[in-house]
Amino acid sequence: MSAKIILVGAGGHAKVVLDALQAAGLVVGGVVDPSLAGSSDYWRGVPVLGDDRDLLKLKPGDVELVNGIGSMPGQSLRREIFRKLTSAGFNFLSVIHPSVITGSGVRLMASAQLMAGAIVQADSLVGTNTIVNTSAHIDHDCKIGSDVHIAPGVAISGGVQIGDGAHIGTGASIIQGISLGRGVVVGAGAVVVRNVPDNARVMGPAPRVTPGQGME
Ligand code: JB3
Repeated sequence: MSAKIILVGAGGHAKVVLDALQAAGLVVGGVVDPSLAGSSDYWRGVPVLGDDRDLLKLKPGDVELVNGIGSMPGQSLRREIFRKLTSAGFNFLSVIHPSVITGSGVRLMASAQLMAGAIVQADSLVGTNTIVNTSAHIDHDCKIGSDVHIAPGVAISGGVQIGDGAHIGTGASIIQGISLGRGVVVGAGAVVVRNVPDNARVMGPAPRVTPGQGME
């Protein structure tokens, strides 16, 4: 009998991950989240098992986990939970929405997550526990590290290297051959045209708000 799939977390990212798993024809047997423990029997049709303490009572070999916690700059919960549960012997599944396009020679490390509309082109690699979010595009020969969040609509050209723990914000663009270090944060809409050192931040143009110029 195949191992039971359990979703860890029941927030916004978990909704998207659940949709991707179900679109791929997989059955999610349970969800753990402290906000649901003791208060709900089901979440989006999935049985609520409780919180992580209830998960730790299970035998790792009997279940496959999926990380339903997202990640934003300054938030380390996704990585911490991944580390804690893998250290306890649990295995995290990869998530690949059926609409994803991957080229030849693409390598997805176990627990990588590719959401609806994502494209990963030839010979690129996506690291463990990394999210390639909705409609993000990664071109050929890229190396995306572990615990990275490529937010929705990001466009990454060929031969780009992105270090572990980086966050590439919604709609940002990175031109070909660029190297971004560990922990880099690229702001929404930014255009990256030169290498970025570890833990640096690249912010896009700050949009100006002009009161009274709307549609009404
Ligand atoms: O930007 C996009 C497209 N998505 C964002 C995603 C990448 O990151 C999203 O908008 C959010 O910014 C974030 O999604 P996430 O992590 O789902 O955020 P939130 O909706 O706040 O849900 C976090 C869930 O984790 C909540 O239901 C918490 O109760 C739960 N949680 C907190 N600590 C935990 C723990 N769940 C478990 N199992 N264990 C914990 O320790």
